[in-house]
Amino acid sequence: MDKKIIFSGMQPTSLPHLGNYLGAIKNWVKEQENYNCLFCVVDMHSLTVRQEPAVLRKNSRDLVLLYIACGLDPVKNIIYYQSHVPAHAELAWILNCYTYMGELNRMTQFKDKSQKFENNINVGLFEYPVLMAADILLFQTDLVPVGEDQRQHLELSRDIAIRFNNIYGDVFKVPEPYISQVGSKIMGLADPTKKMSKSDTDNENNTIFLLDDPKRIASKIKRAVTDSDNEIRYTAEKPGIKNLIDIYMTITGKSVAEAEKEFSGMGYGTFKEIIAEAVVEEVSKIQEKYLELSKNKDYIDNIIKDNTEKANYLASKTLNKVKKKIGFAAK
Ligand code: AQP
Repeated sequence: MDKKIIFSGMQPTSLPHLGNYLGAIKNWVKEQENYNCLFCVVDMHSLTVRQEPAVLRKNSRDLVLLYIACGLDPVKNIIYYQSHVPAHAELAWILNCYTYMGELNRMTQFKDKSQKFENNINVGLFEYPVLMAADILLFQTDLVPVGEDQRQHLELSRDIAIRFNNIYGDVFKVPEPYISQVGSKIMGLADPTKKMSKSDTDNENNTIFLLDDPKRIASKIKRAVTDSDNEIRYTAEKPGIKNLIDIYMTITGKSVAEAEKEFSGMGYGTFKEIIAEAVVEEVSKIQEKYLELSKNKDYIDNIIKDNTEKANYLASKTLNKVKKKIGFAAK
């Protein structure tokens, strides 16, 4: 029997951080044997915030390398750039006409980013969730592994699919979210009340990037905001400690009880050293693989070429069906 389909993606707005890795990529790696998977570099999404062209191009390429370095098999999975598959944009336009302003107005990411980038509240930022719906529905996706912050967008994708199917019959598979219990919302180290984010440039110690030097990672964790009572407990009342334990559990696979037992009676200094060791060990393996891959230009170019062809082929099947259903003239 054919395997079910997973689609997910990441913006090349900068290099991925520990939240992107633990909340999304690590689950992709876990599920790649069980599903037919597409992992996209969603460069079109990243234009919703102003990008430096040369940096965007480099980050996009590096993201492909990092997907593979994190353990995604580029032969079994389809890894590609969103902008190389024009069907994303075409379907997004069509779905715009089946999405209501009121729905997009309710999106918390739009509200947050409008505040953060108040000089550039562009239409793309507003309709980001429609492009995301197009990404997912284009491939008849069953499951979308994302972090908690994308749950609302995914619910909207489902609503759009159901609405469209109600008018035209069974055109789209209605996708399900895949959001893990642990690691789906890694918080900032300097402000553990807000999620760790790529575009958060206010405090450089807030975010651990996958290509950060190990010493820098350890130093960021050492500076992570905790509290003054020196007691290690996994509770929402201690967001800094909880976040560090979440990071630890997602990396090691240990449970809350196991982690609390291990850290019981320990001072914050030693606790942070153990967290840093776990993070550095995990990230160093990725960095080694990334360095190796970055020396092999032809290999990566061929991967991108092959995968783009596969993605274009699959996307055109759904897009052609949609065009026929809505009444566009046949070619
Ligand atoms: N802090 C996080 N914890 C867990 N998962 C996270 N994700 C993002 N932040 C966290 C998940 O990573 C995937 C890719 O995210 P994205 O690149 O599409 O953009 P985003 O969700 O907007 O993430 P960022 O880092 O905050 O990027 P910017 O600052 O550019 O907007 C998604 O599955 C997301 O849920």
